Amino acid sequence: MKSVLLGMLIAVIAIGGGIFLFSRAGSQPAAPAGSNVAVVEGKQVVTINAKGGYAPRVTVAKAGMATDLKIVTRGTFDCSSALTIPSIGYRTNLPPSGETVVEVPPQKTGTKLQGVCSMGMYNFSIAFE
Ligand SMILES: [Cu+2]
Repeated sequence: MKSVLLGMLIAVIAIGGGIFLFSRAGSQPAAPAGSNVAVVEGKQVVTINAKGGYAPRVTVAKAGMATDLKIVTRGTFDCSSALTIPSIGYRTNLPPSGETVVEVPPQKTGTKLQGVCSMGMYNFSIAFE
């Protein structure tokens, strides 16, 4: 009996989560490509929002240029605040609200930098071209 209830609970959470994700996808039109990339005083700034996942999921940035990766949290209490960027050995716990700047050294053309939450559930990638 307990396992049936547990199964139902998991199903409800899974369905609820699916609806939640779907409604978010519907209400937030994809930002135009490159709109989260800016060059400020010779440095490239890539902005990623972290809350219930990362947005935008895919970014195209310039290779061969020092990059500040600006991670913005706003009432972020889910696991996307536990961020890891394996290829540069970066790992941090983002504050619930604020901006965290990660200095990324110039990347070679064709490099893909991937950020992932502690559980490996959410991710984002930045392709350097
Ligand atoms: Cu996660």
